[in-house]
Amino acid sequence: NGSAGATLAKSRDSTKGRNVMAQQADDAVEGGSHFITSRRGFLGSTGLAAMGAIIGGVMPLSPDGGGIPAAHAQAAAPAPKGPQYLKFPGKNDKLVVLGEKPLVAETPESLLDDDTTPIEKFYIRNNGLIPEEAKNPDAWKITIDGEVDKKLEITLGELKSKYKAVTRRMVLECGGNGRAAFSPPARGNQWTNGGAGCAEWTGVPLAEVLKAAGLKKTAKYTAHYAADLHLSGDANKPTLSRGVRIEKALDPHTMIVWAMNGQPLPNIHGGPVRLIVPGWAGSASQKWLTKITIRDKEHDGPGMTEFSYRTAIKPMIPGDKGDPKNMRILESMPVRSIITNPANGAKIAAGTRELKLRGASWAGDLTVKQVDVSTDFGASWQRANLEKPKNKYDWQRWTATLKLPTDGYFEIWARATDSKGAMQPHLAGFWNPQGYGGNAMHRIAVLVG
Ligand SMILES: Nc1nc2c(c(=O)[nH]1)N[C@H]1C(S)=C(S)[C@@H](COP(=O)(O)O)O[C@H]1N2
Ligand SMILES: [Mo]
Repeated sequence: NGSAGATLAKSRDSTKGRNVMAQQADDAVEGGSHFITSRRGFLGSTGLAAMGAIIGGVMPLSPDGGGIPAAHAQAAAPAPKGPQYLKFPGKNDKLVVLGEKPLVAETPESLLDDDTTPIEKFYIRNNGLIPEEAKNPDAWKITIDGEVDKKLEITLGELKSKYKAVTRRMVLECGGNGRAAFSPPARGNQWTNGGAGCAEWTGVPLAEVLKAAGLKKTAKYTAHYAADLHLSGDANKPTLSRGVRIEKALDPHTMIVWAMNGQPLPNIHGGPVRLIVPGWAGSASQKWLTKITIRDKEHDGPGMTEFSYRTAIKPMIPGDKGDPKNMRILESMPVRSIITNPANGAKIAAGTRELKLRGASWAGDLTVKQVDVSTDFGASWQRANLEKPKNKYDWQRWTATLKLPTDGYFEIWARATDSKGAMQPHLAGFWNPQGYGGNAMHRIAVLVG
């Protein structure tokens, strides 16, 4: 997502729904690959590779493609190699690298099976260079300026001591999550559904800090700035700087946070201090936060204009160049559900007639009112048991028990419906150049016996 590092995809990896051009571009990057281990065929005896062999070479479903018709998936070019796995201190080695420079890695759906996503499994999205870890976190300074009565400069230490800390479990989701399901492929990191996680964030509501600075009547929009350098390393080049309408900034759930799951916020997730703007595209949740400027108009920093984090007003012809005048800013993320257990490609014992499913669902600013699952390609649906969120912007876990009539190959589909009645579509629709809003139903394949 975003404007940096975008690669126009030409073809798709048939087994993972990934972008072959992007993969080749990754291959071309020399050095810097100490983050990466390439373990082709890691899936082993329970994985897709083995299943492909069992079934006859080709998985008829592009499983992470989130709804690419089987015929389309089969027509796509074969994978040059399997996915690349992340090797990064403190991170699970099953995270999948979508880009090395900047470093971007997603969490396979089956790794999102915990109620609270552990830090080691949480996805990573950078637009620029990762800064060095702060040596003295409490001395980190944040400035609030612009349309305020008095400019505020506050250290993280002061933030912790002067304000009442709150902890909330909330989803952080990349604006491009689900992009891999678009056809033709859209520009940017080819996220399946793993550009999301749900962590316990501790900090203070941004509204409290803005109150201390005093918002002027002219305050309309925020502009977020950070300490990470542009990918080129050039300190004069601006890095990602997004903002939100002042109403969203004042939502008590929009927070300046310094802890994640009770731990000091790790550097890779924006430590020592970042924003969390829940429900909206993750790019608004500035990592390594140094300054918020209050503006009297919509912010126009890198990531705010043209096609970045924007969807089409009048639906576009898929693959078209598009007109920036026909785009509007992506704010709340769309409804999504994922099956977190079993894993895609799971091999299940012969004779199994009852299969327990677990999953998660969320819906940007809204809640999820219903999740349904299907084993017959959407011909019939069964309602899942859906839990309530712990607090607003938490995800909602769900479970279901499926009857399997025979041994054999099954696809399991999951779809969620939000509190306003919007349901996930079968395919990623409303194509746009950078591929936002792709929330096709999640599909996994399992083999019984
Ligand atoms: N300073 C800074 N903040 C940033 C970014 C960035 O590149 N630089 N990426 C954004 C994007 S696009 C997302 S999706 C989230 C990802 O947060 P994570 O890496 O902690 O998962 O951070 C956001 N905040
Ligand atoms: Mo993102």
